[in-house]
Amino acid sequence: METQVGIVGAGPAGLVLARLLELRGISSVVIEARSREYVEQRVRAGVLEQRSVDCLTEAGVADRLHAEGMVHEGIELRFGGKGHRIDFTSLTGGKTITVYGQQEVVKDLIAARLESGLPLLFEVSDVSVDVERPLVRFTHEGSEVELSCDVVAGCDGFHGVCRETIADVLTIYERVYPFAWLGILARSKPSSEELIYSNHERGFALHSMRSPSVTRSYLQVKPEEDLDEWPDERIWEELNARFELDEGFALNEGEIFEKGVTPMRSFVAEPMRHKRLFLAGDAAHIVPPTGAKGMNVAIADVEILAAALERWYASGDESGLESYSSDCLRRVWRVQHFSFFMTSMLHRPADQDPFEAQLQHAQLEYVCSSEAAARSLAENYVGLDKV
Ligand code: RFL
Ligand code: PHB
Repeated sequence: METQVGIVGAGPAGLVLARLLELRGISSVVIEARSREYVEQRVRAGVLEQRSVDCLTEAGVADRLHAEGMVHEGIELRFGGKGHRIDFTSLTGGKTITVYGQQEVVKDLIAARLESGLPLLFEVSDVSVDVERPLVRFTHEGSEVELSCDVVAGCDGFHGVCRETIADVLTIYERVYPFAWLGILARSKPSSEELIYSNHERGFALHSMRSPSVTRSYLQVKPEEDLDEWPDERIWEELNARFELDEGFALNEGEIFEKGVTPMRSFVAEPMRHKRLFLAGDAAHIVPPTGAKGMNVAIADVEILAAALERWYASGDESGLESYSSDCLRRVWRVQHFSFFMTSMLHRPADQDPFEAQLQHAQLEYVCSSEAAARSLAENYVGLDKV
């Protein structure tokens, strides 16, 4: 098999890249370890920055996103029994975010790829990459395949094989947090028009949504938390406790139809390119979800990669490929800092000492009372255009 760009992984990074290349007349083959059903059902992120929405719109895959996505103009920070609104629109000159499930983005991109009749192979196994030639080897429907290409895009997420292939040349930066998120999906009406991030003495909680009748909520728990210890009643009780307001507050409850525990880490592998292999998205970096950045920075990486490849194919100009890693890493580290900041401000580590607790409270008070501090949070949350 032959193509210009071999893409490993059909998450947001791989699928958006394939679409951007298609629009530029560059051929690609996408291979994915899981089944189509699996990747379309996998529940993950929910928040798209304006620039991600613009990218998907320009790529012609945003009809359903515009019809069903929920545009939000701010978020609420809740602590000490009070809610404080951070008004993104007024603080950022009119910017908004859109709440739309990552698996819906993935469904829309897969449908567009298949409609164009372009190669997207599910359930491949034994994937390996030769970065010199370059070549991707894999097994598909019982046959061994050698995919020969000009470049390989490693979009295979945190647990993929591409990063491991070049492990010898990478510098790793990492922070593992002493907590995880227990996430649920419930058939219930959202209890607020906007997302609520709550810092409570019992731990962090987040109230989000997927539609006018489905909510997504998270609770800070221990990394080794056993889901069997969390029957539905306990989850609602804990969420209600952590979202309490002095004036009274109760969540709209409903049937919980999905539950999972996600560990939290910050991770960056540098450089993001070695020879003909380019890493993008979670394959190169992970952020804790508190800043809602993972899917957005994955999309930003592949926008840079698509533009660099376009220039290279059009005129032989390699400069964009040369600067790919450093161009991406500027945004990656900005996003790392913001995600760390949000995580540190909102979570209660089990061993938090009274001094740290006071600092956290002072930071929350500052963000909610100073326009400059609120604007800094807002511009990072909606996404910076230039980094
Ligand atoms: P993905 O989505 O993990 O896709 C990688 C794909 O590669 C496949 N794969 C392979 N394919 C072929 N060969 C192999 N050897 C392979 N190994 C793996 C995998 O099956 C998969 O299909 O990475 P990508 O595309 O880089 O996208 C990154 C995002 O998925 C991730 O950053 C976000 O989900 C993070 N995230 C959030 N991001 C946001 O922007 N906003 C949010 O609100 C947000 N909330 C979240 C999140 C992630 C969460 N979890 C579960 C980690 C909330 C949570 C709870
Ligand atoms: C979500 O809706 O899944 C979500 C929203 C905001 C976050 C993380 C996840 O910070």
